[in-house]
Amino acid sequence: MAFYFKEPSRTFSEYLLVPGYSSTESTPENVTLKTPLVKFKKGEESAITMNIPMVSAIMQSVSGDEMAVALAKEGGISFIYGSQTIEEEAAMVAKVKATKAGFVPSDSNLKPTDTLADVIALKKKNGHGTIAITEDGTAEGKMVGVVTSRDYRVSRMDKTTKIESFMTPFAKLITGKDGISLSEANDIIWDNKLNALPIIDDNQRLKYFVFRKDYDSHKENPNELLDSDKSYVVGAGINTRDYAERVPALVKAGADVLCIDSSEGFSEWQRLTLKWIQENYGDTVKCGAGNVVDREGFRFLAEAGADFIKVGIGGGSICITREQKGIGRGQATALQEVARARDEYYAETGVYVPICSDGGIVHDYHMTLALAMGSDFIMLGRYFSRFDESPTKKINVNGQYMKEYWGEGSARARNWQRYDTGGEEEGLSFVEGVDSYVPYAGSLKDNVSLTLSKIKHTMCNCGALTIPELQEKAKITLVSATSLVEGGAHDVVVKEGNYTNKND
Ligand code: RVP
Repeated sequence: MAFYFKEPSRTFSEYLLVPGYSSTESTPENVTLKTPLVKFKKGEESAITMNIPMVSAIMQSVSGDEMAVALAKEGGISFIYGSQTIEEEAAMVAKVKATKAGFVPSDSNLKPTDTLADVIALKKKNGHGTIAITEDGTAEGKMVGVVTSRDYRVSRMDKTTKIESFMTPFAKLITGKDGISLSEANDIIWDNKLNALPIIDDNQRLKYFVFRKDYDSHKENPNELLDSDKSYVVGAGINTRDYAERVPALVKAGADVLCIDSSEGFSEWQRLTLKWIQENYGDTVKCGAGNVVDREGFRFLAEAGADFIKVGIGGGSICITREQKGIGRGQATALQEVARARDEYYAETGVYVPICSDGGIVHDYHMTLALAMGSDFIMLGRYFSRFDESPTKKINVNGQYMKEYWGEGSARARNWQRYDTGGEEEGLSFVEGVDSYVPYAGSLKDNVSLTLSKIKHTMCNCGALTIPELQEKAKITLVSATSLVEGGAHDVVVKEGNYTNKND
């Protein structure tokens, strides 16, 4: 006979935190949101610790290289989407790794024989005023000059004028040597009143630019997550079909951590994928797995050697798996059971396997609840898709700016590997996700700062200064359907435009 769970499966909106005692020490400045990404033994530290408990979803409409750099600057990690060719995914990872804090690979490059018309077109396309002129027009070619808006006058010059006749030639440029530190580069920028400093190797090849404005923003990012080489930390999604080719390419490109991207992780395919990684790389390559929604699923993946385990089936904002297949579990209930299983496994084995609540976060307080319920970090799709840095277009729909956001199980993404149950059949026979719009919300930095501020304030109300402390001290209550109404503005006529409880 089928097994019946005793409790209904519940979502975050059905819970609230009840404040605990807060001392004078309980202030947001004293809160740290550091959290482990990968498993570790009792008494040891995780090989990767994030500075904030947020990762961006392994999705085409969320995690490209721009998102990865922006999120690492704030202290979290993006997982570059795996539903693209191995070469494309590896190139995105390599692009993130090439972006050292404050050192930016040049993205606007032309040849000396190109024309003013090419300069104007490239500036329009990329929006950047500094164009590197290299012998072959590539980002790492031999540098022969620079063109900025000070070098040409569109109204007075023929558009066919060759760049070599008006660029600032290399001999007149102030450059930095590859290997100098960011603060040395910054000193050169200040001493010479520059906006951009090209960094050149011994063969006069262009490596990076250091921009004055980037140095300033670097100073504003005390949480940024860097590897030992000062490159941004980045993750990448893999699947259970082509791992023997994809994993080596991603590792070569510099991915710091991998994650098997699947809607259903309690499967032999995931075990075999993890086994292959262990056999080929030992524990030098870290790989998360999932998704699971109960104790058995967690134990299976923990025993298979997953470095972290993702929790959640069917709760994603664009996900229709529950409607299509009737599988899944309320996100809060799933998380609570898996968190208990994680603690039980830790007590038994001395190995702490971090868990990640994936999907279904609608309000910022849902993140605090997820952490309080035992999640070590949180994966977000819709949340990040709304920002400038997501790879999708910003579109004006009926007077409001929107970003596009589509599920990996939608016909648009065609990520059949994520929903693969093995066997000969390849391709999507039915969709498990939708294609949608989400309201455009501005920059990642502004939004993440606000969210973290809310999380820290709530933690102070619970008398907790760290995530483990929150998990220990949190008092969580279920709410009745009527008290949900009490939670928003009610019995007043809200003045237009000063209140929204959507998408915060
Ligand atoms: P959300 O943050 O609620 O938008 O959910 C994002 C999560 O939804 C992803 O991390 C993934 O687990 C899941 N997802 C992605 N695509 C689909 C789908 O098409 N069904 N679901």
